[in-house]
Amino acid sequence: MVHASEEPFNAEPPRLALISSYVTPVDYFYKRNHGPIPIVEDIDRYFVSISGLVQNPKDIFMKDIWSLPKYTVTATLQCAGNRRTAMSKTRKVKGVGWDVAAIGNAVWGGAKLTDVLELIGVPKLTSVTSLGGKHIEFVSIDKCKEEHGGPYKASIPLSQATNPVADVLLAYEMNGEPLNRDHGYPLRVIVPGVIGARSVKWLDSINIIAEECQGFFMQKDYKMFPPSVDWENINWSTRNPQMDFPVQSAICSLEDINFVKHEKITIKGYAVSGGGRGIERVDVSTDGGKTWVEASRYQKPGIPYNAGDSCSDKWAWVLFEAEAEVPQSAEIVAKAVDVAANVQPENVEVIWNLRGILNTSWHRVHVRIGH
Ligand code: MTE
Ligand code: MO
Repeated sequence: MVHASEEPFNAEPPRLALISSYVTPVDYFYKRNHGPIPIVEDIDRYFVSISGLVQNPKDIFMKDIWSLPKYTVTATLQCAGNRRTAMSKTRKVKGVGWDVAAIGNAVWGGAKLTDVLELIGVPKLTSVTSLGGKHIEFVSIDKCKEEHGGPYKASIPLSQATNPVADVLLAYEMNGEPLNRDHGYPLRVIVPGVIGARSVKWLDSINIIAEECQGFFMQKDYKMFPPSVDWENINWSTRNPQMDFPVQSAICSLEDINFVKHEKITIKGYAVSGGGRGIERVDVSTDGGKTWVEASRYQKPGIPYNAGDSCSDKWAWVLFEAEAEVPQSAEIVAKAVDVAANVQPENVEVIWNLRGILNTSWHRVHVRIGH
């Protein structure tokens, strides 16, 4: 792993590790933390308190969670800051520097949030509780300086939390093993199709609230500003917290600059879109985007195109591959198109934002034949 920072611990795998398997091994799964990683020792005494605008607040223990039906959802988790380093080259942005690997695809196992909420009397497909609750806030055990020593937290709309096809999980397993400490042991939220920041690790409590979470990472971070906004004129309240991530792809078989012996090269990478929108195709160019060929894709068969359909892999990435013969020197480009025909933007300049989030511009790498 390449360590982006030690305290808090942030790390991403080398590019090549990402494309060696459809399911990312836990050891090669990026780790993103805003504070020290907590230790939960006594699993029997660990519980999540659920309260707020509900009739029957309750403490839920692991045995309650384990007794609910277990679902496995294959979902790609992506940090909103993935590919930030490249955005910083245009104009400096603030945040942890990431290459293209602050992303991973895992099989998450756990209880559906809809089933957990039913335990406290909130039925499926609810958008507001009788007491006026419209959002579900997830509060963690870990403390971070951005919250002035308070816990990391985030929220999602109640309508999403109580919608079974949104597949929001309280996950206790990752790739068939109990979650490890880095990834949120003993229990974390997984909100598929949404930036990683909302998938709160080390869950401590759940609050049903009327307005969205007022925490730092919802209100003062992870918002997408236009290129005209800088630190002098920023007004955080003008933007919504980022939720779904847009269509994304990156080449992982090549570094930014490559010296290779052969004209024939293999271009491999990942493509994924947010909101349960599948990948329609991936285009690859060896001439900086003048001409394109379609890459072949590897994905489990039977993935529906419609985000409303139920399927355990609809939140997962696609791995793509193309073979190409390149001239003496070439700019290789990849761009993905999702099922809603959303396309990655050509240049990073048009999506530059001061926090450096969601760099989804065409991924470009350079190849030179020779020594
Ligand atoms: N949850 C807590 N409690 N504390 C955190 O710092 N980081 C978030 C999210 N959940 C975070 C958290 C961010 S920004 C991301 S991208 C993902 O966790 C990273 O999850 P991972 O470390 O399991 O890959
Ligand atoms: Mo993140």
